[in-house]
Amino acid sequence: MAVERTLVIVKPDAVKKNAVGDIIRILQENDLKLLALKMIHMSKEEAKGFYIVHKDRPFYDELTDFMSSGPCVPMVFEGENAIAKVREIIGATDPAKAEEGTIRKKYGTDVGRNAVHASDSVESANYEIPYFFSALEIHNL
Ligand code: RTP
Ligand code: MG
Repeated sequence: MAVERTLVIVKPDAVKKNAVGDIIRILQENDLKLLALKMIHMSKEEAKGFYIVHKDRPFYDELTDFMSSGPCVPMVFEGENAIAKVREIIGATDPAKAEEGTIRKKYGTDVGRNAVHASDSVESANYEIPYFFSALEIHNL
């Protein structure tokens, strides 16, 4: 298995629920190293750029409205098989279908407000990490 880096975002709903600390704790307790984080409030255009892969999907407008509705916390985590591992810890896109013990089960409200984002492939991570962080903002631990 390879050591990978993945981009995680605590979405605006989970920031408002004061879940940032708990989400970081859960990921770190799963042997994922936190290499970078910040809190930002994206503009609609910035959210659209981040989710550009979904530009033709019916939920694109709603998704980017939500992601620009309040501050969120992008973070970079590193670990063995980190991309698939974080997706598993987060749970299914729809919190109603997410397994017990997952972050989306605990903090998600519905498919639109599902508490967290995580990169779904190496290719996505390679786009998403530099979208928020310069090389100087990512620390080698
Ligand atoms: P994410 O990118 O946020 O980590 O979520 P994901 O991979 O689990 O799901 P994806 O297919 O990439 O969809 C991105 C986000 O769009 C919203 N969505 N809404 N109304 C709908 O049917 C619908 N489908 C997706 C979700 O908030 C999802 O996280
Ligand atoms: Mg996705």
